[in-house]
Amino acid sequence: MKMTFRWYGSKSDPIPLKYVKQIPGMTGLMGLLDKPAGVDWPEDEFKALVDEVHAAGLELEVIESVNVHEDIKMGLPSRDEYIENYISTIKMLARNGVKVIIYNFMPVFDWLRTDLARVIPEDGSNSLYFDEKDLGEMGPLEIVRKTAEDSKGFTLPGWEPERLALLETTLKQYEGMTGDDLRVHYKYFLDAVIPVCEEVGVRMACHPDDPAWPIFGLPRIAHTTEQFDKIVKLHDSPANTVCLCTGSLGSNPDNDVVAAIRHFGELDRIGAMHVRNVKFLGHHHFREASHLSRTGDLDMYAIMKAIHDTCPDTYVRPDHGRMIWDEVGRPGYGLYDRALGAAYLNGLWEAIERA
Ligand code: DNO
Repeated sequence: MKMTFRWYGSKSDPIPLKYVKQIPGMTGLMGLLDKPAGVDWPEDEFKALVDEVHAAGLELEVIESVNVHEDIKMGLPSRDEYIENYISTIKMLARNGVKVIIYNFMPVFDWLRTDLARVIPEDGSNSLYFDEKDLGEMGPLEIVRKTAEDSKGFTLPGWEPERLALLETTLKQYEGMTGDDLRVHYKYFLDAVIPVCEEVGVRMACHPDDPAWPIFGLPRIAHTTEQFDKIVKLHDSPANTVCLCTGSLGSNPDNDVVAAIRHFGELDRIGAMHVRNVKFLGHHHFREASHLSRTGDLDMYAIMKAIHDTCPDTYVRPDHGRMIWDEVGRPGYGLYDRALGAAYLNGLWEAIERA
């Protein structure tokens, strides 16, 4: 298991790389370049990032949020140009040492919350929160406006302003599209990119829909084990894998996260893991908890044990943390609680290995 940390780059992340390196057991980053979906990532910029990360004594073998352009998801004729750019980006990342690319295939929204800083009454910290009831009152445009307002000036992963500017048009274009239609478009994309990945030694890892159910009537096809079974078979290859995010899949108590890890781990189809805990508050209603099992509803020991038993060499990152100790930072991506999360997950790992 390689413990890694999501980092947004020195221009946009208030956390110095030196602090990341000082977290015990941290081996590298799940990094990103803040680029709009569909562009061919510039190699000079990426190389500069690699050099900076290496200079801090960290690895950069996993890249997140190489976002898939909506035209690809909608199956429009213009998709071929965006797929070409995607392929060129895959080759460039491979040339520069990247082994895993995390992406998602969610229409329009990446992840969604109704509150980015809900106070946890027990201890006064705050975390990301979702209540479908609030969403009903808000509607898609309103939620986008509120999320931007609540982000404290930080760019949020998957909420690129240029994509969301077209929100109304995009939502209309998806009207009437079924999950099966979306899967056909997904297969077209995978058939184009996976052979390239095989050639250059990169694995694509699909992140689950977050939260793990349909929203705003949009087709969503990546939030159950059965759906991921279909995804890994759309183009059957060891390069077509899952980024198993425990908090996203686990936002729906019907999903057995531990069984899902064991299932895809045994198939060798886990490219990376995002590990965090959630606290269920009712139907389609949850908040994010600290990583410690007893503060939420997921069993972190069983999760780490499943990783240990079925995909022990995978990349793991402590996913979203709460905001604690008055830290001011990007919602979900502060330093303190994610560092505590990494230390705790490393502790579980050590105990599992010793037992
Ligand atoms: C949210 C992240 C996601 C994830 C993307 C991958 O906090 O986990 O933005 O990186 O869905 O494309």
